[in-house]
Amino acid sequence: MAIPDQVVQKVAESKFLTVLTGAGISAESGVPTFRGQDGLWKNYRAEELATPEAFQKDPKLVWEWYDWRRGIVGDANPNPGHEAISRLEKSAPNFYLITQNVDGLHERAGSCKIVELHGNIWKMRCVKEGTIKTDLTVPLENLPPHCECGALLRPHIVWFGESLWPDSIETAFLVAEECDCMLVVGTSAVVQPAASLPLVTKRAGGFVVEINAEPTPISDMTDSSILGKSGEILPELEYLVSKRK
Ligand code: BJW
Repeated sequence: MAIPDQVVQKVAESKFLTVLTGAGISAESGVPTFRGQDGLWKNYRAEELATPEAFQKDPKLVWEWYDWRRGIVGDANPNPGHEAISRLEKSAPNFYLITQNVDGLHERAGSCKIVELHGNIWKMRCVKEGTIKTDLTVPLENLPPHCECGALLRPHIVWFGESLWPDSIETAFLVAEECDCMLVVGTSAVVQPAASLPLVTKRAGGFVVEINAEPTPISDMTDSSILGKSGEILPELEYLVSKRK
């Protein structure tokens, strides 16, 4: 789908550009999305595994799921969509990337100003001490992993029913309110509070553009909804914007 000229113009003249991403941006890197057909693991949905209750009941099962995903993410590389976002950051006067993804691919593509709303798949947290460590081992030995203190380690990730970390959610809402243009990329926009961020931008008078493979519940409130693959649309948008500046 062609990129409307108004979108190119708004991004080019933006004084504060924000990008909100979801699992769809990493789909072209081979990382499964949550709500697509490929989002299932052993017939479990994310909602059945990404909860404190699931971890309490069967930590080994939950860790097996994360170990499987760490394997996929470890083999994946940033795609042209991640790279275009990184270039947009470098050319924007003011920029923030808010990602719901835990795969770390934005950072690997060179993005710097990032808030990882839902955590990071390479980090683990002691359930007793709250200490956080990074562990890049794939596959993990002896599931579930334990802290040196003897307590269980859990993924340093925000599960359903858990509050987001105050620092990251405060930054995200502030950025959503202050930016004049937001690109919403590859998210089904059903998980709160992330799904509210484009509405915050819209209500504050900002221009909101959605780039997604299919329409979502927020499509109607956006200023422009571009249907297609982010790995194709974002590089084209970034190229057109760079020519306009
Ligand atoms: C492409 C593409 C391509 C594909 N190019 N596009 C208010 C109202 C209702 C409910 C709630 C509410 N507030 C809180 C809740 C409860 C809950 C919630 O939102 N539930 C909904 C499901 C209804 N939220 C929470 O529990 C949050 N906590 C919270 O708010 O605390 C306070 C509170 C608690 C309880 C009650 C009330 C208040 C925490 C949410 C944590 C979400 N965590 C997860 C799992 C992390 C685990 C992990 O990664 O291991 O984060 S859920 C999962 O969904 C993951 C994702 O980050 C998140 C969003 O998914 P995303 O990124 O949008 O992916 P998909 O798969 O859904 O969509 C991909 C899209 O890409 C699709 O549209 C494709 O078409 C598209 N696409 N290829 C472009 N190439």
